[in-house]
Amino acid sequence: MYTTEFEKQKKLVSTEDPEKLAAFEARVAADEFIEPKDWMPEAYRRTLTRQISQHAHSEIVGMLPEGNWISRAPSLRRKAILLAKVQDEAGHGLYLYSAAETLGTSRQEMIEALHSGKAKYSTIFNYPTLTWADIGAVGWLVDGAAIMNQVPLQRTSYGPYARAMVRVCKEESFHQRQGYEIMMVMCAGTADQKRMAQDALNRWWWPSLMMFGPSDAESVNSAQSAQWRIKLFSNDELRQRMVDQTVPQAEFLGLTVPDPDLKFNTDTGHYEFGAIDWSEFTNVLKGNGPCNKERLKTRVKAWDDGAWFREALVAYADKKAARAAA
Ligand code: BYC
Repeated sequence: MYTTEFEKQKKLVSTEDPEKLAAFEARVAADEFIEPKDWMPEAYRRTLTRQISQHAHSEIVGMLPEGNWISRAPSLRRKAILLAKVQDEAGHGLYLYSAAETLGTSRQEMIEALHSGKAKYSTIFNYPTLTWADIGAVGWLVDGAAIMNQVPLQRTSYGPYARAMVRVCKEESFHQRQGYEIMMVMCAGTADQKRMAQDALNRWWWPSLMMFGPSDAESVNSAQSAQWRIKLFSNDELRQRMVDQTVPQAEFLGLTVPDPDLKFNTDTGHYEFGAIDWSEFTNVLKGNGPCNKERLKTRVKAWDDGAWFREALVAYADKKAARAAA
């Protein structure tokens, strides 16, 4: 499957005007931003539409596992913080849908692709948040992985995507800290609270590492995306950075990373870690994760339930326009 996809992309690129393609590639190589009205190869447009819309869907679906705890947060302070965080994710989804729209696909089309199961969103959001400690682990690990991936995207070659990432990264950095702070409080609490924190780490560790996507050898889109500076670091490079950054944080909390093969290599200065179970990743990607069906059903219902509101907005806008024209 991977080879076929890659070849399809290459074939599409080969049909482009060579002069325009060379000028485009020179601009990208010179680290210039490509803007919506600039000429771009069709494969570049498609890859970006795919990646940015998937990213937007992830932000929106990503509200669900955390939204699950808003009404059960352990204090008013925790509730206010979580509410603000979930609201930030909605904002990220909106900037990203807007950035993707500049490439010529409407928000309606993107949302239909999500609801029909055609478009992907991050596998990580198909896991359940079973206890309050999961909210800590999600902030620490999932937002931590998101920042690791998204900080370089501030310099990605497509201007609207890069600019959206600036604000997203600032907010994600606050999210990561609030998650880690929950973990710190739980790890300094009762034995039961510490057990909950360890249990959350055990369940979220491997899925968080899977967020970076398949290994470089299996990553169909990487070669072309790296050439066009859509991706500035490979999936494996970012995953390694995540492990190197997170293991000392787990040690500080007094928690054990659930990987018996994890060890620090003094020669390379990096942690070596055990094999990722890619069959789990593939299974979640195919729609068979613990919460895939529930997540999609919830999003479709939210969309359907909001139809009257969208209609009212359009009716109001039409009325205002008619009044202005009269
Ligand atoms: N989940 O060739 P590859 C967040 C797909 S965080 C689902 O390496 P690419 C948030 C991939 O799409 C999450 N699918 O692809 C945090 C491709 O399939 P298609 C969102 C995945 O694009 C906290 C196939 O596998 N972040 O937002 O070069 C709270 C082969 O992969 C996953 C982003 O989206 C996955 N984990 O690299 C709330 C960041 N991994 O599309 C929200 C931007 C891979 O060809 N995205 N696939 O059918 C990226 O940086 C890249 O798209 C990826 C994958 C690194 C994810």
